[in-house]
Amino acid sequence: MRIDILTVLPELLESPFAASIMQRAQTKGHVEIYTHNLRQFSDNKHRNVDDYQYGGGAGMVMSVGPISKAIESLQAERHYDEIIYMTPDGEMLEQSTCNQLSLAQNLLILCGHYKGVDQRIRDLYITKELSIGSYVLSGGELAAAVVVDAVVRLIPGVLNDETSALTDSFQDGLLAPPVYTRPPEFKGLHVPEVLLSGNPKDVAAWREAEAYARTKERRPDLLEE
Ligand code: 6GU
Repeated sequence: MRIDILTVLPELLESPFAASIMQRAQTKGHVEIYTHNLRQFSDNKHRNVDDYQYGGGAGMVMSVGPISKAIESLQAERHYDEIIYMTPDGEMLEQSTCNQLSLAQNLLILCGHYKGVDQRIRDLYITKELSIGSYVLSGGELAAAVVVDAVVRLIPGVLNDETSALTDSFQDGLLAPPVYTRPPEFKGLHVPEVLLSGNPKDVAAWREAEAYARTKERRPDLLEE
């Protein structure tokens, strides 16, 4: 997979991909991630990429020119399965969307800033608009990093133990069950006996029951779907 990210703050996207699983995914060749500074595509001497909004009001709007140039120069090189715009008014990111995106060959992600991008960019180029939750971030970069992490870890071969993505919370529509490691007792709290039993059937049944109970308690909405 190849992921291109358009941003006015490329430095915000360095560390999220420079460690741990995301770094290894790149080293092993499962994904190539490129960030592009939109200012490079500005045609004025101040390298501006935003302007005052028509109709007045506080807040700047990202201009059509630099974004259009950036997208079209990338499109000249390859087809993008999705051109994603990160915006708080986008569709809420779900595991199902991450699963779909993990099958893509090429993704292009545009990070919103200021009051957002000129609507015509959305009308002309964007195929998917994503939000990562009902709160407002200063820009789309951290949200884009969340999407990339959630998607890249699903590419086959990225995780060490490939089954570990299958037992994630949400992957089967349930939250994950509690987990324990050594020691068997800590400050009076004991690891559930069944986990020490060595009986895989009993362990699986316990985990499923716990996953269900936790989901019913914390996220009953997931059980209604
Ligand atoms: Cl995608 N962008 C911004 N700026 N804020 C957000 C968001 C995105 N998702 C949730 N909050």
